[in-house]
Amino acid sequence: MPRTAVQKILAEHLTDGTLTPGEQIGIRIDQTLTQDATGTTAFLLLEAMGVPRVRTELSVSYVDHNMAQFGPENHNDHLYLQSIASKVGAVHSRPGNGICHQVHLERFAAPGKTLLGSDSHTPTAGGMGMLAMGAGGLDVAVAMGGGAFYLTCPRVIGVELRGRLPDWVAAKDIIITLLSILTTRGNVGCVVEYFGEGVASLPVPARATCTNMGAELGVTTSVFPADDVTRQFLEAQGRAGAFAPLSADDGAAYDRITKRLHAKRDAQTIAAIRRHCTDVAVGDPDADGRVAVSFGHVVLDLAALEPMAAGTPSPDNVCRVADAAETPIAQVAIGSCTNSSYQDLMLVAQVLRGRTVHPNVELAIAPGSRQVLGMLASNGALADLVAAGARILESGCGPCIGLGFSPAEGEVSLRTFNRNFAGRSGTRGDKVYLVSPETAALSALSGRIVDPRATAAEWGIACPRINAPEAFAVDDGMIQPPAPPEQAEQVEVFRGSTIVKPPAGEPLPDRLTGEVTITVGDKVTTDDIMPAGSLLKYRSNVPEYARYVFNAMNEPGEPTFADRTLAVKDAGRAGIIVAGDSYGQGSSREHAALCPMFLGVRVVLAKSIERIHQANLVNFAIWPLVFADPGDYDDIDRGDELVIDGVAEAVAGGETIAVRNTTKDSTYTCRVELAPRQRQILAAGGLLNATRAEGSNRS
Ligand code: MIC
Ligand code: SF4
Repeated sequence: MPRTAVQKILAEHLTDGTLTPGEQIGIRIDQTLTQDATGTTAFLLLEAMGVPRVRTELSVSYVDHNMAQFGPENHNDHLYLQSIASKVGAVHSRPGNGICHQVHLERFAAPGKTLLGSDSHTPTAGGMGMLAMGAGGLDVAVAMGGGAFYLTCPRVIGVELRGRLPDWVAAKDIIITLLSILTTRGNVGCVVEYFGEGVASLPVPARATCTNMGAELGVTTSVFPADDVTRQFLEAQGRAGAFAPLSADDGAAYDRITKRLHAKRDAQTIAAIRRHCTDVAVGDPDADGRVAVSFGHVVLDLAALEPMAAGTPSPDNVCRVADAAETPIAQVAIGSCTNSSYQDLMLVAQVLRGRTVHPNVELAIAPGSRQVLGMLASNGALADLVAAGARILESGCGPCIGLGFSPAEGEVSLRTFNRNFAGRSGTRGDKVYLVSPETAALSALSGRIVDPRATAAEWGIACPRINAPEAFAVDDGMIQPPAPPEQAEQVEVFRGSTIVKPPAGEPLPDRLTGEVTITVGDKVTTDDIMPAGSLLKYRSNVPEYARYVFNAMNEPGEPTFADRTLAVKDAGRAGIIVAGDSYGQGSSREHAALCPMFLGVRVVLAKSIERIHQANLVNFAIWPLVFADPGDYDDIDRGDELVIDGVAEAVAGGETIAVRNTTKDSTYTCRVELAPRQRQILAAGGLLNATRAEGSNRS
């Protein structure tokens, strides 16, 4: 049977189950990555599991998120991470060395391998032909300890690329176009695989832009083939030995994909599917006006693509840049793990060379890595950027995670990032557009959103051709190898007082009586649940960070979500969150489960829950339940008492469970959508307890 590239990597790493889409499988993880904002917890959990040395081929601990260092918390975390990595056998990438995904692509990613990272944009390395997935820190800790990673065997969405991108149209426009077709909803349990003759025209960093922002589709990961372009990139990084070819076999079949969409509300999406997909079939509307839309695979004619933008509040809120043109802007930020490669920033430098940013615009540029920054510095491009008035930020996440450079009230900010959730920039009511570096650079000069094709022609700027460098300036001086095993015991781990041991989970009671302490709508993100920005510094202190769960939804002068939920816990009852569709979109931060668990949340009842967050809930012993009839959501209010009987049996093997609302005197049937291993984890009171129990059974 001809196989897709994804099937090949899965088959080679399979430890449990069979490769049947929808079934639970376990796979061996070759490499892991952690970053400081999730990594501190991940390493604390690794310690709690009693794992003395990592058992992967490679584990890298990066510091790139928490760099502001207001107070001792961040530096405490950095020193803890540096010392624990050395002790347990992980490589440490020091602050200043760059954003984890960019550095990993440059220095460690390898075709055909598996990578698990405690960051949702880990799929960036899919641009190198890797099966790279995001997960919670606890799952990554288990993988560091040599444990398999369990996932749903994915359906593979084929995306065929044809032709070449025109001038001023970029990889970012490919992925934003794909978001307009597949949206951020309904792609859980799928992987995107790119194929077709158009692939060869895209350099590795452009491929990585597509796979990076594939995270916004909600897919498990995205994968490109590994071809001569990949080989050349690895050679230029001095890593020719890491190359292995990867592609789908001729005649490999991609899965037929079915999405349930609303015939009217989703009319634009349905039109995009009709325009860009093969073998489209649209079913008859049901009573709610929903239709089943199915298709064979997506076809993108690169030559026909245009500059695109995605406006607050969602990466799938897509329009043509031409349609948003003329909107005045006050800020432009270029960087993040999506668009901060050498080629991206060289293009920006050439557009800005000899010109000055518009007087109404502040421009910030954060190079993705020390390698990128170093190369720009030595070839003079950095001087061009500085001369143009750009504010050069350090190589890290910075504004992408709301750490500085927040826009003024009411002003429009253009960013080359991947997320534009409301308030993520640090300003309430923000208006952020996600765009390509091309659109960002020309708009920064113009003071308004411009279609780079039209403006470049008006200004007589030729589209810069930035060839892939023959040799990158490789310098791994800020990447520290771990202590050799025989010296590991002597390594003293730095433990600051702001680093607090994460709490452990507990099994659910068989009769669960709880109170709904919040009801939230559709597409609630983990940024909504557990805000980052200036609160990031509390990541390694769960009791402190938990005070801010659902912070933006708290009313001034009223008890906070944390207060209400703790009061319910103190009364011996469970806290319950009721949510709409796609609950827990966005980041992998397990604090969005860990902190609610600390407050006493035991159940999340939603119309649907996103993959990484669903796994994090189970890992921290919170029961994710899904309404069998989404209409029941409307019946529940904050303060309602819910009672669930027969929890143990339902967790062990039940497909549905009755949830009684004693306040409203109604009963809802809810689906128990748990993979077999998740049932064991929940029954044990979370992954940490389950892993410890497995360890003691083995010994
Ligand atoms: C993000 O982009 O939201 C983050 C910050 O990188 C998160 C990780 C985190 O919350 O620490 C992610 O994408 O997983
Ligand atoms: Fe960092 Fe932003 Fe990338 Fe997350 S999306 S890893 S915050 S640069």
